Amino acid sequence: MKVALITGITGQDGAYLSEYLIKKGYEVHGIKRRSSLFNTDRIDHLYQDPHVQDRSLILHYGDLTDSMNLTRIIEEVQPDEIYNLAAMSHVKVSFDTPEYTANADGLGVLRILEAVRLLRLVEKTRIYQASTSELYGLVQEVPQRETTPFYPRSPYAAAKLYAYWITVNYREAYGMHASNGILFNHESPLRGETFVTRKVTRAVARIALGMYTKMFMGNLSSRRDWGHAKDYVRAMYAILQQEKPSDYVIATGVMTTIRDFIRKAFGEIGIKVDFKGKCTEEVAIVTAMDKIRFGETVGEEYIQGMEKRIGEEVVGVDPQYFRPTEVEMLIGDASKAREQLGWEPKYGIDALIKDMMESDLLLMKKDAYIKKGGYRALNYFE
Ligand code: NAP
Ligand code: F7E
Repeated sequence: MKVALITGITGQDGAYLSEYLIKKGYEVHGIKRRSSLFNTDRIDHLYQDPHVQDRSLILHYGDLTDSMNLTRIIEEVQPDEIYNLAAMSHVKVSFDTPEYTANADGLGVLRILEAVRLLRLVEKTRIYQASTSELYGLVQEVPQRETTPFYPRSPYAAAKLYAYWITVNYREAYGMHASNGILFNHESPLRGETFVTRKVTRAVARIALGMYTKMFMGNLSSRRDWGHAKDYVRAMYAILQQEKPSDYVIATGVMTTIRDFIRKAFGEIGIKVDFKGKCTEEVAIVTAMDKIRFGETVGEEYIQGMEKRIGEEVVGVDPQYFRPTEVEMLIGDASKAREQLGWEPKYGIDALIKDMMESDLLLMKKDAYIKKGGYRALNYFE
C-alpha cells in the first residue's frame, strides 16, 4: 500500500485529492491546522475514528510554518508521496498579510524539502509543489506555457515564485523527485466562498431564491482560464507517477471574463442579465427570464418572486475588491501535460458552472441539501 502525505488536506484540492488517492488504495495522511471550530467539513465523509484498524485517512495537527512539526510528521509517516497543497491561497488577502504569506507559501515547501533530505528519504519520497498561474502575473506571452517568463503581481505570487524555484533547485542539487504543477484557476462546489466563481454562484442562487438583492464585485474585466478541481487533482497524481520529475502547466486553454462568468451563471437558471455603465458605475440588470428553465433548475414556486426583479440591478461594482496590482488575464497551454501525462480536462466552463450552480442552489435551500447529506456524505468522484 502506498502512503501519501497531503498538506492542506482540509482545503478544496486536499479534499478531492484525498478521496482520489483513497480510491486508488493509498493510505492518506493529512496535515491540518488546529482551529477553534471544526474545519474538516470537506473531508468528513472520509474521516475514520482513530480506533478503527487499518485506516485509510489519518490526520495530524501541523502547520507549514513549523519545521520541527513537519519533520516529525514526515519521519513518522515515511511517505512515498508528499503533496504540498497548504497555502494562504487568497491573492487579495496576501496584500494584507504579506509576511505570513511569504512564510507559509514560500518557506513552507523549503521546510518539507529539507526534512526529506535530512531524514534520508530522497530515494523514497516524491514531492508535488502546488505552483500557480499567478506566477505569470503580468503576462509575457499568450498563452502561458512552462517556458513563459514569470512576472508575479502579488505577495502571494512572489512567495509562490520562491517555492517554485526552491523545488527546482532541490531537484537539481540533490536529485530529488520534486515537481511543480503550475495550475491555472480551478473551481468546484467546494471552492472557498470568497473566490470569485463561488462568490458568484452563491449570490446567483440566493438572488434566485429571493434571499438577496445585489452582489458587489471587483474588476469585471479580468479574464481567467477556469477548470474543475476534480480534473486538476488527477493531474497532480499523474505528475508524481512519472519516472522523471518535471514541471507542468495544467489548464483548459479557454479564457472567460468575470462578466461572462456572471452571465453564464444567471443563464444556467434561465435568467438573462445585461451589463451597462463603465468602471465603478457598471451594473447588471435582469432583462429576461425563461420561466421553464427557471422552474426546472430553481423551482416553480420561485418564479413569481424572480419575475418581479426584471428591470432591476443584480450586480454592482465596489472598488474595495480591486487589487493594488491586478493580473488581468491568464490562459494556459497544457500541451506538455497532454503529451507526457495523457491528461485532458473533462469539464469545460459550462459544465463547471452547472455543477457549482446545482450545488449552491441545494445549499441555499438548506433542507434539501441536508436531506441529500450535504457535501459531507457525497462522494466527489461518483
Ligand atoms: P484552499 O482551499 O485555500 O486550501 C488551502 C489549505 O491550506 C487549507 O487546508 C488550509 O487550512 C491550509 N493552510 C493554510 N495555511 C496553512 C498553514 N500555515 N499550515 C498548514 N496548512 C495551511 O486552497 P486550494 O484551492 O485547495 O489550493 C491548494 C493549493 O494550490 C494552494 O497551495 C494554492 O495556493 C494552490 N493553487 C490553487 C489554485 C486554485 O485555483 N484553486 C490554482 C493554483 C494553485 P484551513 O482549512 O485550516 O484554512
Ligand atoms: O479572483 C477578480 C479578481 O480571487 C479571480 C487562487 O486560487 O487562482 C486564485 O487566485 C479574478 C481576479 O482568484 C471579485 O480581481 C472581480 O482578477 O477568484 P479569485 P485568483 O486571484 O485568480 C490562482 C491560480 C491561485 O493560485 C490562487 O490561490 O476575479 N474579481 N471581482 C474578484 N475576485 C474576488 N475574489 N472577489 C470579487 O468580488
